[in-house]
Amino acid sequence: PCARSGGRQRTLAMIKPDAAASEEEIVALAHRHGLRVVARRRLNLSPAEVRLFYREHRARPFFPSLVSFMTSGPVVALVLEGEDAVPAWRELMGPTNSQTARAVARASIRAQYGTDGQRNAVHGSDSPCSAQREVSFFFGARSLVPIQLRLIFDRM
Ligand code: RTP
Ligand code: MG
Repeated sequence: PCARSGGRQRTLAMIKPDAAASEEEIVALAHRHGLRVVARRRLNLSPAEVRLFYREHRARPFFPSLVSFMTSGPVVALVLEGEDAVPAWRELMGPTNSQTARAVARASIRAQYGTDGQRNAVHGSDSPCSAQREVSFFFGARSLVPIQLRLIFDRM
C-alpha cells in the first residue's frame, strides 16, 4: 500500500533538539549524499506531539525521558527525496547509539553530532510506510489541527 521500496523515495528526517544548532551542516550533508530537501519546518514539539510521534515506544522505560529530551528545544522536520531515500538517510544517520556510531561509523551524523543512546542528533523513518505517516504528521493538513483535537479525532 505504501510507496514501493527502491527507486525514487521520500523520507521524513528530523534534526533533534541536541543538533538543531547544526541544522545547516546536517542539511548540507544530506545534499552531498544525493538527498534533496522537499520541505523543511523548524518547530517546538509539545509533550503530546512527541508521545504521538513515538507512540510505538510508549511502554519502554526510556519513554518519559525521550519526551523531555524531544521537548527541550526546537526540532527541524525535513522531507528528503532521492534514490532509496529511506535506507540512504538511515545509513547516513548511523546506529541509534552515538557512542556505537563513533566506534563503527565515524562519518555518520550520529557519530559527529550526537552524544549517547538518547541524544542522538537525528531521526529517520524506518520504512516507506512510516515515512508516509511521518510526513503527514509534520506536513499534512492534520498537522495544522491542534494536538488536543487530533487526539480526539484519532479515537473517532
Ligand atoms: P529514531 O526513531 O529516532 O530515528 O531512532 P531509531 O529508529 O534508531 O531508534 P528507536 O529504537 O526507534 O528509538 C527512538 C529514539 O528513542 C531514543 N532511545 N533512547 N535510552 C535508551 O535506551 C533509548 N533507546 C532509544 C533515541 O532518541 C532513539 O532515537
Ligand atoms: Mg525509530
